[in-house]
Amino acid sequence: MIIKNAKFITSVADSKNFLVSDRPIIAVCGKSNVGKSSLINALANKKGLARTSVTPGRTRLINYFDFGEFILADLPGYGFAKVSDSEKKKWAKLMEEYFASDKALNHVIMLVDIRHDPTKDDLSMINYLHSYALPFTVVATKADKIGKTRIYERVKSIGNYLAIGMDKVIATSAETGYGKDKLLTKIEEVLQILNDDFYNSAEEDE
Ligand SMILES: Nc1nc2c(ncn2[C@@H]2O[C@H](COP(=O)(O)OP(=O)(O)OP(=O)(O)O)[C@@H](O)[C@H]2O)c(=O)[nH]1
Ligand SMILES: [Mg+2]
Repeated sequence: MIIKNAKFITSVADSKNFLVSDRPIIAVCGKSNVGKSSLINALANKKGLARTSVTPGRTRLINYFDFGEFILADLPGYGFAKVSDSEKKKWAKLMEEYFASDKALNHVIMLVDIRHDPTKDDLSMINYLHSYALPFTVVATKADKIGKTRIYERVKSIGNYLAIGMDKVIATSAETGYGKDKLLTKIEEVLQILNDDFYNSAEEDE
């Protein structure tokens, strides 16, 4: 799949405004600075599409992008120490409402840094996803920061740590484009399954 002409749609700070669409919605989540916005730009082949930042914790809103066949939602990052308790509470409320809303998303791409084992916050996020029975894919970002020979070992460790197995973890680099095709193929599979489900339920309704 090649993404052509991805566009920013809107930013949302409140559950009242969650986007609902007839197209599938795939959300990207992960701790602050893990590379969510950079990965979105890499997938879209558009550098300035999602704002990236050297200052972690910049994205406080859900930013929606039109990716043609699907909509991509860039979720606000977590685990940033300098965020106040009231900000953290606001974040948790927004995320809980988002994950609980069955119309607002279909699949989650969760990002972790390939260099480190997942944090406590990452494990909480995985638990969130499990408890809302949300299908997800884990992406290990910044693969260019480690030697190619270490990628296998790191992906395996992350898969073990999250108790999901290494086949659910895709290593990527927004810098070099490493793993981008693999992730796009995964997204294609996800879209295929969603379309099949839709077809099946439409048939049952007859
Ligand atoms: N080397 C390398 N750097 C990356 C990669 N992806 C992101 N970065 C850098 O990591 C920093 C954070 O990237 P962002 O894409 O803004 O991260 P984010 O997850 O969107 O951060 P928040 O929106 O603050 O939660 C930036 O300095 C990026 O240039 C990557 O694949 N390789
Ligand atoms: Mg961001």
